[in-house]
Parts: sequence; structure tokens; C-alpha cells
Amino acid sequence: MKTQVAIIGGGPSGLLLSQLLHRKGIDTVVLERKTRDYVLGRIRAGILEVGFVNLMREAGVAERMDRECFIHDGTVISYGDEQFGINFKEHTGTSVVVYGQTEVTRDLYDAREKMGGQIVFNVDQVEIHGADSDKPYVTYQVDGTAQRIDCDYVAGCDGFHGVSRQTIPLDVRREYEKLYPFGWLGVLSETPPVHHELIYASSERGFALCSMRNDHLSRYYIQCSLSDAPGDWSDQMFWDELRRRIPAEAAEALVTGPSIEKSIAPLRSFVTEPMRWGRLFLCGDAAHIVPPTGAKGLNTAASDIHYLYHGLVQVFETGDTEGIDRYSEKALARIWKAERFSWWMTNLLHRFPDQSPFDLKMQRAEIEFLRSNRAAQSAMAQNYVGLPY
Ligand code: RFL
Ligand code: PHB
Repeated sequence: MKTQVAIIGGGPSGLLLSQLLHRKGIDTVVLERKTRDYVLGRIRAGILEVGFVNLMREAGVAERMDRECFIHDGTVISYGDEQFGINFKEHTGTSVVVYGQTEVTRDLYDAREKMGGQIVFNVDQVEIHGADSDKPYVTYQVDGTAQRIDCDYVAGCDGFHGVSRQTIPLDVRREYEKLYPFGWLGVLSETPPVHHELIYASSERGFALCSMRNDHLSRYYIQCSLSDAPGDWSDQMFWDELRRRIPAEAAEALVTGPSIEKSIAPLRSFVTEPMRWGRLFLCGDAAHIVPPTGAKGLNTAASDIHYLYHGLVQVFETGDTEGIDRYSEKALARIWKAERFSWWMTNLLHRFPDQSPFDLKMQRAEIEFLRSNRAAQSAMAQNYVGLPY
């Protein structure tokens, strides 16, 4: 088989790139290790920056999102029973959009299928060859049969555990990582959200987040131990613990119900440099991970796709390689700022096992500074709605 861009991974990064390139007449094949249903079963991001929304519009897949999404002009931060709002709109003129990653991915799959896009599911043993030559190719197996795709470029959109990053030799690749000593236990429930905005809650018992997908579907998280398993937490235990960590007013308003999904995610900051090796480009979680506190994971994937999409269109339309040559530099400049913001929000709101009384006072002082200082609120708002591309 032959294509212009072989895309490894059919998550949001890979599908968005495929859809955008298709609309410019550039041919792609997407290779996905799992089934469509498996990919759509993953409950992940909920908050989209305006840059992401614009890319979905450019890809022609924003119709349902524009109809069904919620616009959030701000968020609530609480510590104990104290709380305050940060108004994004007032500080930045922009808002964020609440629309689940599951829905984004479904819209992208539907669009790719409608336009006859090639997506191969259940692929195994994917290997990228000749990425540092003019003639890269990808081999893989499907149903036990070996296959090969010759291509001009390879986009590695295969997430943190994929093969693309590992293809870059160790003497070229540099990795930066920070692991946090806790995880997030997340619950999805068919209950109305406790508040019309998200509540990021810091408490003596640890962090909690009240989020949502729509009027009838809520998403809640609590900081948990890395040794916990979802089965250790009954629904009742989860709701009781959540109530203890959010302001009394919210705890009283909380409507609980059976969980329809319960999972634990570890928290990690990770960046690999460079994000390009020859004709291989890394995008999204394949190149970087943020702890979810700043809602930046999917949004940093989108800015990578923006830079790579424009670079590939430029090279295919004019032969000019400037865009793809500068891809890694441009993507990383934005990513490091999102890494900083996610690390900062994580440090601000979580309890760390080794925090001294002094550290706790510093954390409290920083939250109170944010509560009372317009410049600090403005900095937080600018980062949360997303820095410019
Ligand atoms: P994905 O979604 O991991 O997709 C990669 C795809 O590649 C496939 N794959 C392979 N395919 C072929 N061959 C191989 N060898 C392969 N290896 C892997 C996988 O099956 C998969 O389908 O990466 P992508 O596309 O870069 O998208 C990244 C986002 O999924 C991720 O950053 C976000 O979900 C992070 N995230 C959030 N981001 C936000 O912007 N806002 C949020 O509110 C937000 N909340 C979250 C989150 C992530 C969470 N978890 C569970 C990690 C909340 C949570 C709890
Ligand atoms: C979510 O709704 O899943 C969500 C929202 C905000 C975050 C992380 C996750 O910071």
C-alpha cells in the first residue's frame, strides 16, 4: 500500500490530523491497535480550548460540538469551605468549551468514515522503518498477515505507550519526567452537575474536582493513593470522600447515583525532545504528558496537530520544508508552557505525602494570593483558556 502520510494511532490526534489533511487532498492511512469501540469507551478529557474548537471547525467536524457543548466563562477554586471564582472571559475575552473527548473522537470517526478515510483497526507489531531516509515505510500485522505502507511522512500519534517515540534512537532523544506520588480516581455518573462551573477543590484530605459532560452527566475526581484500585472504592465511599473535600454548600447540593465508569489515572509530567526525527513527527501524548489538573493534555495534542498540519500542507503544496523543519521547535515552545501550568496547578491544589507545615503554609498563601490578586488571576485565566498558537 502507498500513502502520503502514515498515521500511527487512531486517538484524537491521529484522527484530527487525518481529517484536516484529507480536506486538503492529502492522502493518509491511520493504523489503530484497538477497535473503534475500545477507543470510544475511554473516558478522558472534558475541557477544550478555543484553539481546539477552531481546529475542529477547520476539519469540518464541529457541527454537533457547536450544538451540544457548554461554554464556561470561568471556574471555581475552593480550599476547605472557602471558595472564589476566576472569570476567564473578563481576563482574556475568551471561554473554554465543555465537550467530552469521547464525543470529539466519535465525531472524528464518523467524519472519516463518511469521507472514505482509511483506518485499519486491530493492527499489531507496528514498526517504522527508514524514518531518517527519503523513503520511510511502516510494517504491521493485521489478522496475522504482514502488511507494508510506503509513505512520504509518518505521524506518530500513538499515545504514551506507543512505538513511535521508541523509534527515535536513544542518542538523539532526550526525555524529561516527573512522577507525582498520587493518582486521580474518576467517576462518571448520570446525575446533574453539582454546579454550573467546574470546582477545583483543595482540602486537608486531598484534591477533588467536580466536572461534567452535560446536564445529566457528571464527572468527578478525587486524589487517591497510587496503590488504590478502582475496586477498593465503593460508590458510597467515593461520594462520602468527595463531600468531605468540597465546600459544605456544594456537598449539600451534590446529587449522587451509581457510577457508570470508575478508573484511576496516575499523574505524570513528561516531555521528549526533539519531536521530529527525519520524516517521523511525534504528536500529542506520544511526545508529552501533563497531569490532568490544568486540562491541557488533549489541548496540547491539538496545537501539535495545528503546527504539523500546516507544515505538511506547505511541503505538499509548495515543496517548502520550512514548516516541518520548525515543527519540533514551535510545538515544544508551547508545550513547555502548558507543562509549567499543569505542574503549577497540581502543586497548588494537591496534598503531597512529604509536605512540611511550612510547605502547607506556602500553598495556602499562594491560593490566597490568587484569590486576592487580579494579575495572578489573569495569568491563571490566560493559561487555562490556552496560550496562542
Ligand atoms: P491517545 O488518546 O492515547 O491515542 C493514541 C492512540 O494510539 C493507539 N496506539 C497504537 N496504534 C497503533 N500501533 C501502536 N503501536 C499503538 N500504540 C497505541 C492507542 O490505542 C490510541 O487509540 O493519544 P492522543 O491522540 O495524542 O490524545 C491525547 C489525549 O487522549 C490526552 O492528552 C487527554 O485525554 C488528556 N486528558 C485531558 N486533556 C485535556 O485537554 N483536557 C482534559 O480535561 C483532560 N482530562 C485527560 C483528562 C486524561 C485523563 N487520563 C485518563 C489520562 C482526564 C484524565 C483522567
Ligand atoms: C474532565 O471533565 O474530565 C476534566 C476537567 C478538567 C480537568 C481534568 C479533567 O482539569
